[in-house]
Amino acid sequence: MSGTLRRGVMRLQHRIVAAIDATDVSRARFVAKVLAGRVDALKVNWPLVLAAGPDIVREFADSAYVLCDFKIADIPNTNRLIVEQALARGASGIICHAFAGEDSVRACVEAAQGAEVFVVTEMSHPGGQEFTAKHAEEFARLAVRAGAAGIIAPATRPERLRILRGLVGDRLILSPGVGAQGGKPADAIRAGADAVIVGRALYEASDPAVAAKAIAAEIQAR
Ligand code: O7M
Repeated sequence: MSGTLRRGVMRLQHRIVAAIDATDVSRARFVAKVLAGRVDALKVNWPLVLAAGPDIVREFADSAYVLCDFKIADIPNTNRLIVEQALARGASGIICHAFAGEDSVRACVEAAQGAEVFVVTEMSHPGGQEFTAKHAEEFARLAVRAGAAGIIAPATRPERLRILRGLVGDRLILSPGVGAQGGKPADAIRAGADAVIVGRALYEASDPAVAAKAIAAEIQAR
């Protein structure tokens, strides 16, 4: 894969993280290649890892900041083992849940050895209001205390993004839920997100490059 995505600290140039959830592996590879240089990171989640095998992380990491979204939520020791496996394949960032507790999040941060850890606070889908929303502020504070690089917070509820921004200072906020889930990129950025996470609106687009360009333009024009 060629492109200009950087490993290491996430550099927010386009303010877009592409969620490569396509389970057709050749489509996933194609979309990742097309989007290199047009987004700031490639997010890899279970659908693609189960379809392609974990070495897809290494493949993308050759030229991209790969954010491993395994939503890690286990005891500290198991969290550490998962993070180590992700890093061994070249992940620059990993995502964990907060509900397993502060020791579990701290285990991710320690095992990450400088790679970036993002903590899920309130989830973007309707069910995210059932449980995660009720604890999102605590989760955000926990993320800061534990030394996470940032949080994940919902583009579907910009008013919640504003509140969570107030709690995390200058930590990054990555915000899923735009496009297929109904959120608007410009609204999310205006409410305090540093970047939007976009899946279907990119990997199902007839031309993912054009789709990414349109999202970037919408963000710039906000
Ligand atoms: O744009 P979509 O809806 O096709 O995809 C959104 C991506 O963001 C997909 O990979 C989800 O797993 C992820 N996501 C959410 O949609 N909502 C959340 O609350 C959290 C995430 C996420 O990335 O968590 C780290």
